[in-house]
This record gives sequence, C-alpha cells and structure tokens, in this order.
Amino acid sequence: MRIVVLAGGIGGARFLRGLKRAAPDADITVIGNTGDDIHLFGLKVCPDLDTVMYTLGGGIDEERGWGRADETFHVKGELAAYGVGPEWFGLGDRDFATHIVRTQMLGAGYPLSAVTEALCARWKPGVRLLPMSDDRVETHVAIELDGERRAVHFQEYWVKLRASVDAQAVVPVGAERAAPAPGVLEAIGEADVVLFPPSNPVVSIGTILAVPGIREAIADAGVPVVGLSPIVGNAPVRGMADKVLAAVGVESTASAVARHYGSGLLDGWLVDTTDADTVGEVETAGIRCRAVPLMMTDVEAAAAMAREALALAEEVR
Ligand code: GDP
Ligand code: FO1
Ligand code: CA
Repeated sequence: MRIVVLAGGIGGARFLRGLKRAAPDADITVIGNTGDDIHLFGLKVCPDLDTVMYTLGGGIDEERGWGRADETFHVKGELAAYGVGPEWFGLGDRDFATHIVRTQMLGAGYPLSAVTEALCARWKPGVRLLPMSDDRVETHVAIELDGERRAVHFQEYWVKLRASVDAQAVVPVGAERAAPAPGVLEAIGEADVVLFPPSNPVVSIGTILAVPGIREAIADAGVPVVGLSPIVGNAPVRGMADKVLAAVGVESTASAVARHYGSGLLDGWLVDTTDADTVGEVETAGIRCRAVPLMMTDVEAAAAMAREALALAEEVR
C-alpha cells in the first residue's frame, strides 16, 4: 500500500512512528513542512524535516520532541560569548552538524529535496521524506507588540514570544510562488491513501497545502483522505495551534478543524473519545467521523491511531 502523509514536526513525527508499526509493509512518502525553516548563523535550519528525520531515525530528544538526544550547547555558548545571537533559539552541537551539511550542499547547488535525501541516508527514517518544496517559504506571523503592528518569523512568534500575544494573521511568505518539490505530486497521484496526522492545521498542514498544486492534487487523487485531530478537548495537545487557528478564524475544536479542511479535501476524520459528542457535527459537514483515543502516549498508542485511520480510509473508499 502506498501512503502519503503531510507532516509538521512533533505531531507528524510521532504519528509516523506509529504508522510504520501499524503498516510495516507500506510504502510511506512524507511531505514535510518547510515553512518553519529559518536561517541562523548563516545556516539553514529545517525544524520540521529534522524532527521527522530524527524521530524516525532514532536520534530525537524524546522529552523535548525536537533536536538531538544527548545534546550539548557549547557552540551556542561560544557564539553568545561573542555577542552573537539569537540566544532564544536552542541549536545544539550535534544538531549544528546537520545544518552545516545542509547549508554546504545547498551552497554547492543541490536542491533541498536532494539534501534531505542525503541527510536521510544516515538516519534511515524508513519513509521517503520530501520537503513540500525546494523553493524558500517562510511562515510569518502578524502581531501587535508594544502598540505596533509587525510581522515576525514563526520561530520568533513561537520560540521567543511563546505565542504570548495573539496572532492576527499567518502568512506563508513565498508559498504562492513555490513549486512542489520533485516527487511530491507524483507520490500524491500514485497514493492509495492520504493521511493528515495530528499536525498543526495552520502552520504545518496549512502551509503544505498553500504550495500551489498540492491541495488540488490531493483533492483530485480520488483516494481516501483521512485526518486525525490535533485538538483534544477544545485545546491543542501541545503548541500554539489555538493561536494560529484563531488567526484564520477557526475555533479550537476538533470539529471546527475538520470543517476548516472541508469535505472537498477530507473524507474521514478521527476525533478523540473526549470529543465524541462532535462526531455528528463533522458527519453533517459530509466528513465520515469516528471517536477513538488520540493521545500518542507511546508508539503503540500512535500505532493504534494509525490503524484506526487506515480502517476509516477503507470505510470511505
Ligand atoms: P510541530 O511542527 O512540532 O508543531 O508539530 P506538528 O505540526 O506535526 O504537530 C503539532 C500538533 O500536534 C499540535 O497542534 C498538537 O496539539 C498535536 N499533538 C501533539 N501531540 C499529540 C497527541 O498525542 N495527540 C494528538 N491528537 N495531537 C497531538
Ligand atoms: N523549540 C523551542 O521551543 N525552543 C528551541 O530553542 C528550539 C530549537 C530548535 C532547534 C532545532 C530544531 O529543529 C527545532 C527547534 N525547536 C525549538 C522546535 C521547533 O522550532 C518548533 O517547535 C517547531 O518548529 C514548531 O512547529
Ligand atoms: Ca513545525
């Protein structure tokens, strides 16, 4: 079975680890969000691609959910001693090597998709990991700070400001001119099922869908598209999805997120058992819906979610 998964960072990566266990023989292509990418210290950092690569490759810091296990921060400390920041972004020593290799290859002319493939040759994530695009896309968030309206990079909004102020707008800068990376449209066209893991609907999956051609390819693929809610009990399990959903006028409920994707895109939707009362509302919107446990407390829990998603896909096929 060929499965295409649109993924952000932690939510996507943990779901994928479960999917690999649930469907060990499946051919899985991951279309990763690159809107979170940021240039720091002259290096290109791709947090969501790296989170997927490290999580599936066994290199992730399990507790933080991002960056490398057994990490140290000597380089960051040395940079700070020179007065060179930003001090608010925690790039570790082991992680730095990834960004150095990536930046060197990009400088030599390789596209991000080829660079990602080269990095994955080490980590062997067991899936084909494709960036959504080889073109630069950067998510910016419009906020009001000290009475002034300004736009900040998504990482600044989340990591520096901890989403402590409302997001007034979320803009995937460059997305409208970006092209899907090589292999992206082909994978969607050849897929037997497309899954939206419990990733951020705005700044992860929303950004991928903003690359011209991707949303259309999924809608036209004629195969089941099934998503899992990142919102449980009317709040994100972690992160700032509530803030960025508000910016696009969507309530932080499992049902509102499904209706935001819409029946033109989604065939099936899983909500947590806590939100079982919203199943009817989702089905009224033309999306088949089931309530099952959606907390990824361990790999087996994520695998059970993946099995439910694949079962729902068969039901709507
Ligand atoms: P990020 O790029 O690291 O923010 O990761 P993603 O975009 O892939 O996923 C973030 C979303 O995952 C957040 O909105 C969380 O609410 C959601 N999430 C994280 N852990 C869980 C979980 O165990 N269950 C569910 N249902 N959602 C989760
Ligand atoms: N998230 C943080 O909350 N603080 C950090 O200092 C931080 C550093 C970092 C470095 C590399 C990387 O790949 C990810 C990192 N993240 C950090 C996570 C990441 O930036 C965000 O959680 C996601 O992009 C949110 O979608
Ligand atoms: Ca992300």
